[in-house]
Amino acid sequence: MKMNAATPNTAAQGDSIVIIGTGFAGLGMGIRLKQAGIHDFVILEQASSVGGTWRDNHYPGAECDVQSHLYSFSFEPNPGWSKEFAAQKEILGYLERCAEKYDLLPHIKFATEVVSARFDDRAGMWDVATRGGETYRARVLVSGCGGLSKPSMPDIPGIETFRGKLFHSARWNHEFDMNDKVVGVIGTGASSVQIVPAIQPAVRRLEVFQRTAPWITPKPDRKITRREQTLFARFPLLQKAARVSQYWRREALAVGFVKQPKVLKALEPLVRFYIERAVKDPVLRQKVTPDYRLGCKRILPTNTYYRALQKPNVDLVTSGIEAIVPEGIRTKDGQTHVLDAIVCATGFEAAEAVAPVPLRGRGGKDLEHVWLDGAEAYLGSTVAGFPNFFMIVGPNTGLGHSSMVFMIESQIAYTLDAIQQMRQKRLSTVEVKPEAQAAYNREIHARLADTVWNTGCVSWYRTRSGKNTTLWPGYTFEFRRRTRVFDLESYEVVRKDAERAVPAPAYASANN
Ligand code: N01
Repeated sequence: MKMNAATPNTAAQGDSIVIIGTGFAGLGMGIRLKQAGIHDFVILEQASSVGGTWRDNHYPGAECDVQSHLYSFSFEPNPGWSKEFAAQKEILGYLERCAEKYDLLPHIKFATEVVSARFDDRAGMWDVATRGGETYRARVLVSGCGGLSKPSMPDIPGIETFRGKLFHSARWNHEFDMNDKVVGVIGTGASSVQIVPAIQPAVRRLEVFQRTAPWITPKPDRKITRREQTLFARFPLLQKAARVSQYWRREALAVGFVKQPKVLKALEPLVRFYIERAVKDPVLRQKVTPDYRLGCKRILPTNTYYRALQKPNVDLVTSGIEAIVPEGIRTKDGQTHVLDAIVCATGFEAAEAVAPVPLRGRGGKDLEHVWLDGAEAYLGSTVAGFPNFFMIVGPNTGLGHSSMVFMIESQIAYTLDAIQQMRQKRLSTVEVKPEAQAAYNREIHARLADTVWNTGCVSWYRTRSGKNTTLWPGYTFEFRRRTRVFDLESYEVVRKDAERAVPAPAYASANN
């Protein structure tokens, strides 16, 4: 399927598949394809190893805030998880083992960054261009790029003038020795609340720049004992039972997020009580107490963040950042915070500018342009005008309450069924009907209006204009049900026999 000067286009008549990315989505897709007996696929990975977000987010303290029995593939339980909420290294190791066990490595082209993809209308194929100048031609293109892969640097005046070290949490600079340094962390989201306790013991002083206080809850973490690991290995049903129980306990929370935000509101006094117990100083307590509804932004479970904030070498700065200056950060109260390093734990481009790669669909339609008013898709998977293109973790598939791996497996099943139906029914293209996509989006946006995410806070879940393009407004089992079978009736199809009437395309141009 790869075309370059040395390799003539031999796969153009085939039904090959290109997958982008080797996180849970890309690897899971590859595994499921192989299990279904489909082997003509390639996975393009920009880095030199697998892992996606769990490879890139190697900041100190990085770990999962969903239990690992649940935050792993259903078909590949790991009896060896060392604690309830595994750390980044352990999850990355799990993904590496999956890639090896299912013999995916021969399918992966590392150091192969996709720079664009263009649909060839006449051939019904995607031409996928890489930074190295190669073009891969495929019948089906699957994006496993994830929703949180593009770090967002803060738009703070003077950021380029800082003389010390400055880096994003998802691009941690391990060469910078934190010991005895004065470090500023911008942001108090999910990444920051893990970084702050991890670096606090090493640094001389830590200044945490908070714009909005997050809702923090205790994290029910604990070590998983050797005995439990042995039992899980010997009796897989036990581990399955643990997973099912975690799934349903989390699913119960969805009631508060998407059905009855009142339920979460009723929990607020409990969490406030926790803050009162955990934070002794009333001034600090007031600073860390959120002023918006519980659940509107991601709830952050951690047992160590408040403790770290109360250490003598830590300051929580809430006066607002005015500018970054060569020596540090100047806040709106006129104070200059002199720093050796600034960590931007400022999140990702999630709701805005979210086309996984520059993508041109039928008639040269640009996905960025189509999504100018906010990304939308059908079942978070397909987009009208972009035939044979499937997304995993596409628009409105994110969750506030449970494991993304569950959603990822749902979308993999949907995409796999699409590919199988295309092959069985000899379909050249499948393209979601615009009316099916529009009806679906009308439905989910009507439902989103009643969720806790729409109760007035500013979050990365929504675009600047307020459209929630990231979250699924329902139970995860509903999403699973709706993606179980590829619903061909919602798609325009072109059959291969019909396609034969079309003159053969000039493939040489695909190499340009
Ligand atoms: O990013 P965030 P994150 N000046 O967007 C602040 C997943 N995740 O990397 O709240 C000053 O949540 C911003 O302030 P505000 C998870 O889905 C999972 O922490 O916008 N501050 C906020 O405090 C998560 O939700 C795990 O007012 C600025 C922070 O930066 C998602 O990744 C672990 C600013 C950004 O928080 C993103 O989390 C880590 C500015 N100009 C992450 N710009 C797991 O455990 C931004 N901020 C699975």
